[in-house]
Amino acid sequence: MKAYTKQEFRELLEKKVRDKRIKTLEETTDKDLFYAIASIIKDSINEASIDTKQRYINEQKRQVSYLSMEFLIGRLIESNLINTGFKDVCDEVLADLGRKPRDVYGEEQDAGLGNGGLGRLAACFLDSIASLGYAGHGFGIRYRYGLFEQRIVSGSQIELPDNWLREVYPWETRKIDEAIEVKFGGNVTFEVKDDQYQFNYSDQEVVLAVPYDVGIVGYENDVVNTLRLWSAEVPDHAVSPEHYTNQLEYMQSVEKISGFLYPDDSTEAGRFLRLKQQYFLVSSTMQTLIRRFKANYELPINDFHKKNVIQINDTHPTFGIPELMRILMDEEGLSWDEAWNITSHTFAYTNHTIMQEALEKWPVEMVKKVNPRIFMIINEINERFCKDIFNNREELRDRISEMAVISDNVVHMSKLAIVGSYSVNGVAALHSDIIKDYTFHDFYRLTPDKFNNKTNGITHRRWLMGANPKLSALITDTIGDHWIKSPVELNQLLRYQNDESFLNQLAEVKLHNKKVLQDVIYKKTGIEVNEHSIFDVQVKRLHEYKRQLLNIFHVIHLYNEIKRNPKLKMVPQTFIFGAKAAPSYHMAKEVIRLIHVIGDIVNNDKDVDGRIKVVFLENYNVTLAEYIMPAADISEQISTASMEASGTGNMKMMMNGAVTLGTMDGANVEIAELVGKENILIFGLSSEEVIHYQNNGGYQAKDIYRTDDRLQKIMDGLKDGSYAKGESFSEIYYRILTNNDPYFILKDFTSYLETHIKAVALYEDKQKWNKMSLVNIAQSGKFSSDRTIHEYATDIWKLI
Ligand code: B1H
Repeated sequence: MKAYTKQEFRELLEKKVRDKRIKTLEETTDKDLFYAIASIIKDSINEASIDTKQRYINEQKRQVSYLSMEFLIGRLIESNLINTGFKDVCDEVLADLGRKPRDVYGEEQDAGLGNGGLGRLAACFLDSIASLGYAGHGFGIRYRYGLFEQRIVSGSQIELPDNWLREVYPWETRKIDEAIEVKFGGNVTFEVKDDQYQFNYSDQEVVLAVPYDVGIVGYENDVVNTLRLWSAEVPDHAVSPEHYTNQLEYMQSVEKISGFLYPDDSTEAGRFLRLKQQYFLVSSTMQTLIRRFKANYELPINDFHKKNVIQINDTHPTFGIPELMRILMDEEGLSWDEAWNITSHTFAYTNHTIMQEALEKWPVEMVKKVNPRIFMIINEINERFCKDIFNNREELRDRISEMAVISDNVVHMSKLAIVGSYSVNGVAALHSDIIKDYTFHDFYRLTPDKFNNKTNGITHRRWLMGANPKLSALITDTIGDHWIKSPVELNQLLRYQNDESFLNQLAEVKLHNKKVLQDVIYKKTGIEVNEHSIFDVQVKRLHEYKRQLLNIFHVIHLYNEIKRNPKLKMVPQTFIFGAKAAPSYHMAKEVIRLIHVIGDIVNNDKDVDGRIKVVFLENYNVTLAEYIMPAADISEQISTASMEASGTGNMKMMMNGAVTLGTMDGANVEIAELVGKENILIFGLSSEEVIHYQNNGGYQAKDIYRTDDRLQKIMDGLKDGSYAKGESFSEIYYRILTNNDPYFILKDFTSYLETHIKAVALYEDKQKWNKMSLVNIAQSGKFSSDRTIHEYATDIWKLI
């Protein structure tokens, strides 16, 4: 990409401001500058994108398509500046103009097209795919409204629409000439012509999928891949299907398809519309891939899988499997066997959760309604699959009813995904083992070679270079800049473990970042926090298995201790939360309310005297995370063991020098292996223990409640309304005691408390803590998504 001198960049900026905003540089607001800078970058991106595309065609590259219902992109300006190499020059020009880069970049609206970890992972992956120079593109939906904006009103969550497209989104290009027709519903009949089935459709609902392309810039390598986001529109001259009373109703129904992102992280299945969204994504994408293959590759359609691999991000895009079958058979005229050979060598499936309620199951009637032909194909896949086991795998015969893709009148999406894919991976070593040993054990017995692990990662360009420029600079000053292209080299820092001056500098950087966050906290909440207190952070979606409740129980306990002994000596601690609850997830919302009620008490009680504070940052999103991660001292990763598939916030905080306080769950296990047990704070039941209890009817929560005074006091407070103005939290109380504490909160409480005591003692020993922090940064290279993507590219995608 063309590099600019300061002078050139300034001139360009001036020109852009005049062209696009009709202003002089002096008159510009931060927003004007943001749009002008974005436009400069976009010009370069467009050029490089044309070249990249042409090169892939010339080299007849094998390409990966990453299909995901979510891409939690956040802002792009800083990461695009970093990756194009324009960042330094742009910062300087802005400084010369007397502007603060962070304010200008802060004008960009977050693209919040995702719920949490799964969507953010997809965004990190695109960054790494481009940065490593692989031919890989994302396909998703351009939701008109992204994940809801969270407001806290009187301590409770309310949801506002996320109108992220209110202004122009500067990174996208509408490509109307590449629009695709997606056909829903209707009736299907068939006849046999020349020994071939011919399918006839009637009364279908035709929807135009219009692509909006966002360039994905590789780090200083001139590669620009594409994230293609589909938007649903009414096609010209479309006749409304019979079941609509008029054209307007039809129009509204069509536009709803890309209307909004379902705010359902792991619970509460979205209904029919969600299903339509899934088919909309895969049908438009499969048609595009076939079209491109025919136009750009000099190979017969039977070789489609030699040049294409489709990675599906959880089961949400699984209908891609029957859709590709449909196109290959009904439109390209291939036989079932030919089509199946191609399809089952094209798809690869990533599983992100073993939580039963999140394993997608769709009623047969609904699938038929979305597209009857797709259902016919799924049915045929199922029949052939079951017969095949019956005929060829005697030892699994008695498992057929458990393994069937369709049973009890529902389509089991994970089973369809496994049957139709050549690779099935989990997202952390422990998670992948659990999949093999428990969740999909029968399938593992059937096809062990399909199963593999790809431990998640995060892009260090956004989460270290972008979010924590001070730490990045210190690292580069100390060990050079090799770590940027090869993040495992961060381990060179291990040599400075006993270097007092380096450790002090590290501590200074952390203090600086904490002051920045302190300012954010004050501006957003009015709460004054002590920058020398321990910043103890839990930021992630709110879910019972993630156990924000255990965290706040600990806070209540500390408060009770202070009240019992007001002179108690305590290292000051600030407990920072950020979490959105799915709107229909009542228990999660109760926990948010509890955190606020406790925060209110703790923060305003004179007796507490600043020893503990509770902060809840509303509307946790990517941008807020970029302020929080660099400022964390303690990273709370406290899910019930076995339930968090991987976690990625754990990696972000580790990379920024926080010490993990967590269970042996998800990727925490791998963090522990890397840093050693002296540099991590592990507590609680192991995953084996949890699974053992689960298989034997749980444990007796009531016994712990009866014998532990501390817990009794905390729990009783929930019921009797003693926390605030008579507000009670009896549902939480009963959920734990009458439901037998399914997330093992009481069971892990003592060990959690003890581990916190240990953490505080370590923190007091400044050099010891700094050293722990250093080891965490130094060992975090493994968790760059560059490593993860390199593994996908070699083991699954076979791009190299
Ligand atoms: C993860 C989801 C998820 N797992 C259903 N599953 C959704 C399931 O809208 N839905 O219906 C949305 C999201 N998300 C997360 O994926 C895991 O819980 C994390 O542990 C993991 O780090 C992340 C990325 O792999």
